[in-house]
Amino acid sequence: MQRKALVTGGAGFIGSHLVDRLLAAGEEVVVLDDLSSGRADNLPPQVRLVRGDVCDADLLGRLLAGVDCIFHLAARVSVQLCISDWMGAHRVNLGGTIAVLHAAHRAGNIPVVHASSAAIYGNRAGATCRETDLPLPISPYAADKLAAEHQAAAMAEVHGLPSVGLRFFNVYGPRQDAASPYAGVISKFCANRLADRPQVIFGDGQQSRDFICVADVVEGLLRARDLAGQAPGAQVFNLCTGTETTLLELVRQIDAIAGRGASAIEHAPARSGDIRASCGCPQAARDRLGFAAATDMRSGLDRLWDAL
Ligand code: NAD
Ligand code: UD2
Repeated sequence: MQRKALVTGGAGFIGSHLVDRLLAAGEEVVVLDDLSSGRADNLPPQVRLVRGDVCDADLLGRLLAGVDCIFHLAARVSVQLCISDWMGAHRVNLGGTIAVLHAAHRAGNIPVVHASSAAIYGNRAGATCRETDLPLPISPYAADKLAAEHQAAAMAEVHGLPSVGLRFFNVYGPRQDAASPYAGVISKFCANRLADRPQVIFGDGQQSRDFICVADVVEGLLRARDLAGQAPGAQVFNLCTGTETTLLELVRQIDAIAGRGASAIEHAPARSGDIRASCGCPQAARDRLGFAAATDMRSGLDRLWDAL
């Protein structure tokens, strides 16, 4: 029987890559997206795109007919925008997740795979983040992502809803919008390099991230679906590489690929809510999902640069 997935936030950066993979496997896909940061033209024409709000419980209920898994990716993803619109972001990031979990339960406990975030760990300079670590969110975005994990756990306990939350570290790849001032750093730095603009670094550039390629994240999402379909309860895993890169090193790597000499660098004040160091432990995902990131930073950046 043909599988059918609902992808919330499917017109966005990560969601649209997931949709491509599902379609290539011959699956039916319905996308729910309000197009607040996603774009309809990220999606191929054969996908059913429903423009609507992920907090709309009735709409979610109607979209779940025949669906065997929900991938919940819709969110306000910019930490800075979540700070400037705290309540609006909370409504979507926590309220939207509760709406999805609730609808999944009411439709017969459809497994849910939801996007959590490395941001829930807060500042762990020098330490690799493990799922068993105490989370210490330092932004409203992170606090809502952590609360969403707790909601999934409560829904599993009370109603038996199976789910897997994936704590994505910093995802990069084609289609990550570079135009917004709050865009992901790799898309911005590549766009700056292409246009020979200076790289603006918030802070000293020694902050680090565990950058993971979007193709690997999609693989992790599919493996999480398999696990959610087999195992009861609410589970949570890091999706990361286990390798840390500072922003200054990132600029050097992009310069090496572009082959146009060294970028000009300008420093601006560090952002509030910004994490200093972030690196994940990939072991639990390896053990339980059979997942290991296949793309190293250099080949991921090479591919991204070629796609620009
Ligand atoms: P994105 O902004 O490209 O995708 C988010 C999508 O959600 C967009 O298409 C947007 O239009 C949609 N959306 C927002 N509010 C909505 C609402 N109320 N109703 C319906 N749709 C709505 O961002 P992304 O990078 O693809 O992020 C996908 C998920 O992964 C998010 O949950 C994000 O928090 C999580 N995540 C991303 C990263 C990263 O590095 N990009 C890291 C950790 C976690
Ligand atoms: C990203 C995700 C967020 C989250 C987290 C998980 C985006 C937009 N945000 O947040 O959703 O889940 O990862 O770890 O994808 N920076 C600069 N100059 C720039 C842009 C950024 O110096 O022009 C810095 C920024 O201050 C930060 C680092 O680069 O120190 C990464 O910033 P980001 O916005 O790409 O991602 P982050 O980690 O805030």
